[in-house]
Amino acid sequence: MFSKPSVYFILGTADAGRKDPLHILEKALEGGITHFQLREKGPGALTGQSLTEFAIQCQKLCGTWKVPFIVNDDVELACAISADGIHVGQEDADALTVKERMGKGMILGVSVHSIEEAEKAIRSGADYLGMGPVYGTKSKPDAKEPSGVTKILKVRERFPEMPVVGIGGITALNAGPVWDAGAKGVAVISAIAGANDVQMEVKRIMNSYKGER
Ligand code: TZP
Ligand code: MG
Repeated sequence: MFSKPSVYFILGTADAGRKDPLHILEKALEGGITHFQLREKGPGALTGQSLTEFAIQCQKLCGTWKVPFIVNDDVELACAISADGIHVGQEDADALTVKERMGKGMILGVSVHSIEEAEKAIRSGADYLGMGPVYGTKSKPDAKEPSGVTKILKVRERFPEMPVVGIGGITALNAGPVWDAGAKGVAVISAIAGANDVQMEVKRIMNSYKGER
């Protein structure tokens, strides 16, 4: 499910600015993203039927590229449209409850910030852990203080089998330490969504991985 290097793109309509989010997603898929998460948040976020319709459009695009389509937070939506996975944070629905509700074969991702949270997420059946913010981010107003790769290193040491995806302020230029810390993937919003050439940016992030493939 996570082969290294994974480039996990996250997007909501607010992250697209004045650009068309579906066009950004299409270019990111062409560039080679390995995972996509729909994270619809903030002022002006789509809700109800328009959110469902938008989600289905994203899901179709991902399907064309055989890229897993993961929904952030919204378990109802993820289940209603049979998304490939759900990602929850510590403030969202309890991971174990989500795991019990979601379909078999669906991917469960959980954001964690400590060994304790990682342990609980793994016990709940998480398939991968999101860890960050690694660097400063403008994409999550309530983000915690950046902690570099220290926590990723600790969780990797304790749970070497569990795929970890680093997140927060990651670009092609600073992804190196995240790969080196043992992350299977990097999760990125703004460096990809805000790039002039989205496709090229995805390739640059992918190529920032210098290890074995
Ligand atoms: N969780 C921790 S940082 C972050 C999330 C959702 C935002 C990452 O966005 P960016 O633009 O890649 O820093
Ligand atoms: Mg959340």
